[in-house]
Amino acid sequence: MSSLAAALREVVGKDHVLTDPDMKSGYEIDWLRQYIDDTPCVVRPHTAEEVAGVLRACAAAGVGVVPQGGNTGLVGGSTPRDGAVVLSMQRFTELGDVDVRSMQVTAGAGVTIEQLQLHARAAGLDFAVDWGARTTATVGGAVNTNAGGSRVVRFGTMRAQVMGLQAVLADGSIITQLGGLPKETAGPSLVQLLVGSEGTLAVVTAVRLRLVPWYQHTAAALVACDSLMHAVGLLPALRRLPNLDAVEVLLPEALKIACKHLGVTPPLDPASAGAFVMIDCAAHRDPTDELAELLSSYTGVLAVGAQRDQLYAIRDHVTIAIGALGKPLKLDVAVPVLHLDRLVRAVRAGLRELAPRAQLVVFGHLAEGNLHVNVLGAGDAEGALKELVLTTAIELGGTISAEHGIGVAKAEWLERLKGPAHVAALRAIKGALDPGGLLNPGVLLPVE
Ligand code: 2HG
Ligand code: ZN
Repeated sequence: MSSLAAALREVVGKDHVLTDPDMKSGYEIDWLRQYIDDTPCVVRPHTAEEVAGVLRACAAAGVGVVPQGGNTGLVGGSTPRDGAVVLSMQRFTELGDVDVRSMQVTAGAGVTIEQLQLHARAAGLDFAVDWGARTTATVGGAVNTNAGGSRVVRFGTMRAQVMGLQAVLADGSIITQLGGLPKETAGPSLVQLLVGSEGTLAVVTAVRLRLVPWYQHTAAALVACDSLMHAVGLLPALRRLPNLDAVEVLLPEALKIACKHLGVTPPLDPASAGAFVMIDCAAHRDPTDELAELLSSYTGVLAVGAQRDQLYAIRDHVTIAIGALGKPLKLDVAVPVLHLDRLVRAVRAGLRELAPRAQLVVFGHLAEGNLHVNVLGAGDAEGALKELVLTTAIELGGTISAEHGIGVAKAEWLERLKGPAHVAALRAIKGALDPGGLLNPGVLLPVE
């Protein structure tokens, strides 16, 4: 290893190759402490050329490379394994000028989502993808997982924001497509191939991103629904709102534990409903009236327009509240919305049978049928529960990863979701771009 460290120091300078255990430790564990392993060193390049040098040195040494952004992932995709080097992208913090004519900006892979949002807002625009980890999660990580978050109902996932990117391939060659052309038909898009590739095909160093209008007037509401079916039943009406920005769902336990963690009284009694829908509208003019009018015939509505920040604080703290209670089994599934209720009923039935004392916390993004199924205290039943939840999602025509990625957590499941032909095609692409299996080994595709 010391010869690899020496070679890496040649590439990035001695201050940016960390071998000291204390300096490395933060890179060797994810923030929920679910994935922990040693890395021989952490390397922190600053340019695409340096990344190329790092990849060549690691390839020559036969050592794998795990690219890491903000390390806020939930599926073990950015922490080291099997002696791989951690390639930290945290020095790629450059933010270009906002082009207000094309509504685009170029951001380094290590720019956080919040830095990007603030930068766009300083120019009167906004970045569309948003979720609770915004202060730490990075652009590079968001591209690699095709991150979603709360505003997908209006603006789509990360994929829809990516206009171009720069990336370093495993052999050290660099692809640069940062022009941001909204229209181009020149063969399949390598840029879009890399979105959602979880660091297995290339190292993304910079991204050309679409920006959206900055809607400074917002109105939110929390609606108590008898059941998840009732919650889904709201969607057709909500989709008619011209300024609909987010439709989130919290089952009672999620509302309860987030409020308890924050030390606030729940805005509506968690015991009063089967599901709570959090609706957000955002516009250039106050959208309170349109939301209030739509919800006027519903009972169990928290005053429209008021307490938006409080509602978002609650929503953003569910994951943290779960983490404070223990190590959950964490699953990120989506099904067509009409099957959401069946999914949750199957999960509850499985839990009654397999781990009756476990605590189930479910919340997510209603409009996309995306539920975060968290189970605390399942003990030995975790494997069987995972099997049940993922199988049910697939059987209902859904997916085993809506926005967190496959990582190492679900690599063994990819073929069950996608089928052998699909996985063989992905392996062929991986083999063509990274024949030595250098990049993020064990992630997305199981090691053969
Ligand atoms: C969210 O929607 C994140 O807040 C985290 O995707 C989900 O903790 C989770 O399961
Ligand atoms: Zn989510």
